[in-house]
Amino acid sequence: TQALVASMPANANKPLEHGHDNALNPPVGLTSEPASPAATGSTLSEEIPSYKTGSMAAPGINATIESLDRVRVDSSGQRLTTNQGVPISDNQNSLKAGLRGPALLEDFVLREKLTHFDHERIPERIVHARGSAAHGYFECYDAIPQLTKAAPFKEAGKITPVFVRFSTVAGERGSKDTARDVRGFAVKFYTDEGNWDLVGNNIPVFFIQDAMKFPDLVHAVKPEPHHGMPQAGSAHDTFWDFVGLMPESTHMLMWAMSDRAIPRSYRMMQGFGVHTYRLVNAAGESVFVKFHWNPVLGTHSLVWDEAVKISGADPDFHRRDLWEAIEAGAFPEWELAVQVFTEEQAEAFSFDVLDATKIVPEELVPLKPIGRMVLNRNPDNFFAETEQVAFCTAHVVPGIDFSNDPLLAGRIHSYVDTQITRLGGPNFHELPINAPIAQVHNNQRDGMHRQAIHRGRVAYEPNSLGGGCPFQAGAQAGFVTFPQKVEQDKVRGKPEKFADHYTQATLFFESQTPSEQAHIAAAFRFELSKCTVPAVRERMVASLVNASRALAKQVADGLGMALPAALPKALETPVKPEVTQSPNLSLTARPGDGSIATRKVAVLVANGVDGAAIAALQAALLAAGAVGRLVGPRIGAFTTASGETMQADASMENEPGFLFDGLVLPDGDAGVAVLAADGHTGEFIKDQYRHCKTILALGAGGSLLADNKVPDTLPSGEADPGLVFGDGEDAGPAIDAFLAALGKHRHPERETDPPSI
Ligand code: HDD
Repeated sequence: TQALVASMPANANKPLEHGHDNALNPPVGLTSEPASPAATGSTLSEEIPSYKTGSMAAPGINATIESLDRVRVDSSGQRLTTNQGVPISDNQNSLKAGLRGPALLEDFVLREKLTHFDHERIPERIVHARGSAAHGYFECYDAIPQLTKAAPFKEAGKITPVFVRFSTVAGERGSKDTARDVRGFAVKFYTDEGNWDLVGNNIPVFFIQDAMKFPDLVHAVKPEPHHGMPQAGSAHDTFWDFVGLMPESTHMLMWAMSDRAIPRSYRMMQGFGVHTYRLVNAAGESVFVKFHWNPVLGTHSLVWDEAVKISGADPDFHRRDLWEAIEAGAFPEWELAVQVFTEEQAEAFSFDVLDATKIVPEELVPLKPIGRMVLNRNPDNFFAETEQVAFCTAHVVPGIDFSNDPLLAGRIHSYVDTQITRLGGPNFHELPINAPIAQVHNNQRDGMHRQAIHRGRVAYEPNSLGGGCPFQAGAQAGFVTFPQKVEQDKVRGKPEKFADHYTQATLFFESQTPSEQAHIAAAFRFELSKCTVPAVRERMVASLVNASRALAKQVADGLGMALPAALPKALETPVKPEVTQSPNLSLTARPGDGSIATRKVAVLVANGVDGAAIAALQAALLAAGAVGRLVGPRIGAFTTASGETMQADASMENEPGFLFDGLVLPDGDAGVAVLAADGHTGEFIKDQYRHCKTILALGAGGSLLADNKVPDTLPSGEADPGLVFGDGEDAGPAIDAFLAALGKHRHPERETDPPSI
């Protein structure tokens, strides 16, 4: 690859721009043939495998790939043209009256290029502006005709292509990935009966109960309108002012202040449909359903200090992680599970299933796994696919239907509506990424940017001139709304159980491990400490008293204030809940299989480190599917104690320690001395230790821990399971122990607040 890149001429055309060699007539040949290996019959993308991404990478199962082929453009070996297909002779110089004369209005090549450029940006999404996406497929485990006639669940093993976009909510398009925020988890199923969008989040509840409040919520959390701050964060007055006055948000706040809001990876978080939906079978019978996506890798999160640091060193942390995993063939996978219950069961629950601030505890209605989703292909083009994809909760297919959740009702309107501005008109469904695989036939016509060329004179129904086509599909094949009985007065208001704002907030907090509870308290402390108006802080803590007095006390202490009296409740005596402990609400309930696949480990290196153990370690990491990176004072070659040359992949400056899941300190006195003299080494060690990650110290490398005052036992006095020491000569057993400890992800037993180092 290096030789190939080196052989490419730097810029063969450059002299021509300066009037040399008769610039007014660029010589044929030099400019019309590509100055790359394509001229020799091969393309760069074929020569350099890492240039092949998206659909150019190794194929996997994905039916959308074929249908998108008709619009894919590959310019390898092609000449440059205008948008009208006219070949362009010179892409360097505008048309002028003389080399030093004025530019000419006639220059349609320049004008077309600038005009297009001037309009390259479209409005970003009002929420979920920052996102990353991938193609993949859903595979049904077993047919479930008794529950639904929806196309993806019709046969065992049936494959339905999907496009999935993950996102943060509050930040703008260029904001950081590791903000404390809810993550969007939007799945577009290209079913053979039309597109179904399951537009969910990584948190199963929401801040508000009624769509009427959505614009207020978003205005409160977005940067404050007078000065445009803060970016991608809820730690400011207007957000906490709003949620403090809206106690229905308390349950969601518990989740948002938990580590769920700072996932380690999109690949390691759950997804939820949030609302109660309906499944409808061929006989027209319906049950209520909640959708859950559970990641095969387990649920894992960052810690706050780490998330803050990552946002500086790699704002694209989650985007990069998803991209790299798919490029490497480590395809992320989730299991789709449903909670199914009847309307009669729902009536009896202590909470209202139409209230999106409530979960249905898994202990009350267990999960039924129904299929799996694999993401196996990166997009070819970020704008065309990730940016232009339009998810809409209104996109359902026969077999899936809505409940009367008032938050969902607003969403059914809002998503289609927003795309009309964002994507420039009502034909956004024709954009390749949004177009269904199922054929589209109707009498809608025209509008901005219409792509389809409809034949014939008939664009109405009924008609006889078009033979009655397209004809209604009828109740058997077509979408039929579930005929739920409705006979009520028109009112503005909420059902009684919606007024219970705290029972499930308490359930969530009480179901967390002590370390998770400590993180929630610290998050409330941090966020509220950023509020400048004391009354905003006090009201919020007063509300928390109703959810957990212990939590409220901790937060109040952390803010240097007295514990206020509890906020008056909307409902003094809520119905007794069925479940008061739900271990499944802890992130620790789904640790994954303990695999360390795709985990990143930094091995510190410098001239004079022991190379043999490093090679053994690299081999062990590779065998386990993990990524070992040799990180030195600078990138490039270094010499081991035995005189071998090895290459550092990264420098301690360009990939700081908190970007890694584990750290290895090598043996070799001379190398350790070089590392000890570099201030970055201490930062690496302190961050890894503070973030509760696994550290392996081989031989002399152990002294680096002592230099940086890393305690060799836990606060409890027991041995620290995340600190592994080994012999530099015989590193095998220590490497095994390190890999096992890495599989635990983190060692929260070590944590103190404030941090000890
Ligand atoms: Fe929303 C985007 C998820 C409530 C209005 N929302 C959006 C996306 C996700 C969600 C994942 C990004 C989709 C993508 O990747 O393009 N939203 C949710 C969930 C909610 C929710 C899980 C509560 C259960 N949203 C919600 C309400 C409204 C909206 C109540 C309005 C009444 N949401 C929008 C929107 C967005 C959006 C303004 C912005 C861009 C877009 O739709 O396409 O229409």
